[in-house]
Amino acid sequence: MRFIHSGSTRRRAAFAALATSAALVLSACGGGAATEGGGAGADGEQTITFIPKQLNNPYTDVVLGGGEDGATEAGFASSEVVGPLDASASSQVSFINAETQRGTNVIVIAANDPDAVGPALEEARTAGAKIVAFDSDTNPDYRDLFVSQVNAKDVALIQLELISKQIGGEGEIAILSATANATNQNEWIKFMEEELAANPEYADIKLVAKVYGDDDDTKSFQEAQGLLQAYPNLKGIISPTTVGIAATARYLSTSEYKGKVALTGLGLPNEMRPFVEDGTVTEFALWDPAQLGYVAAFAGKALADGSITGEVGDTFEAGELGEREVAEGGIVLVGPPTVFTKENIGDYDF
Ligand code: RAM
Repeated sequence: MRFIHSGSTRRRAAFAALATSAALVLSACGGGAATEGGGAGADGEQTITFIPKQLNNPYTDVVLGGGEDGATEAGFASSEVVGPLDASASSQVSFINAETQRGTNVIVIAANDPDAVGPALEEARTAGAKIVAFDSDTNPDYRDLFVSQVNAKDVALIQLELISKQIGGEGEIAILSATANATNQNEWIKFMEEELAANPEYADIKLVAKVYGDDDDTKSFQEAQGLLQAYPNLKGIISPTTVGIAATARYLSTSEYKGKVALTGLGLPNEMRPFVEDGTVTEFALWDPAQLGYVAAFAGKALADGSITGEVGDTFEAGELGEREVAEGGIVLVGPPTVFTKENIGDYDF
């Protein structure tokens, strides 16, 4: 497993102001003229639309900032963002259907459910669109590629290493996840459970609960509170979601559990900084979210141009991040993750 504790990272400004309307459509001109023909768009110019899990999520804003940059640099005529305000299973279907109607060339989607989006994506493909999954995969039958931040098992292992270190290798832990259907969350949790069962180093750690905050700040806060009430011996919480870890940290920071119950997982440095500084959290992890959107845009361009089909071994250039290769399962990795601590968190701005 590779991850870094410090070092440089790509920094991008958050793509702000996304969270105002469920039917919000943001257009970004693709840098003007540098477009190529060959797309199915009415004017022969290629278009790309990003459909995140939900709009009102600060993580999504950073991902889409990178996506917008990537779309411009890759040469799309326009890039847009549409999506729901909640991450429920079928909330993305109507947005996919609208893109099919518009003849969008590339749809980049973070699936709220691996199968609920399937029929709508199949229709989009029949109409000529290329489908790039990112952040949270669809069932592989429904997309051309999955752009994954980091190998899913490594994401799981990092979080277990961190919690084990923080609770001294023994005691009860719980997981506070996003939605119960999210492909990415469920894959990470599955690998955590397998590792807890198989690795003798974790023999004294007991996973006592999995709860779901739905990537909703208030619900996540309440779930954190509920966990502490229901499990008085709880030693630590893993929250593999930026919304969940920030809400849990906020709860812990003013509770009697601050500094006593460990919290780690995947968080945005800018959201977690106060909780690292006040001692609520010691270490957590994340990759650079902007890179995920950036690579997804270039993958979409290569698919739309026909220079790749998503086969294993296909390669494409992802701008300043260099060449990427399609690995087993149609997966393109972005990585690597960083572990944030009091010492290095000041170096990051996302
Ligand atoms: C949340 C979402 C997203 C996940 C990050 C780490 O914002 O659940 O899908 O990748 O956390």
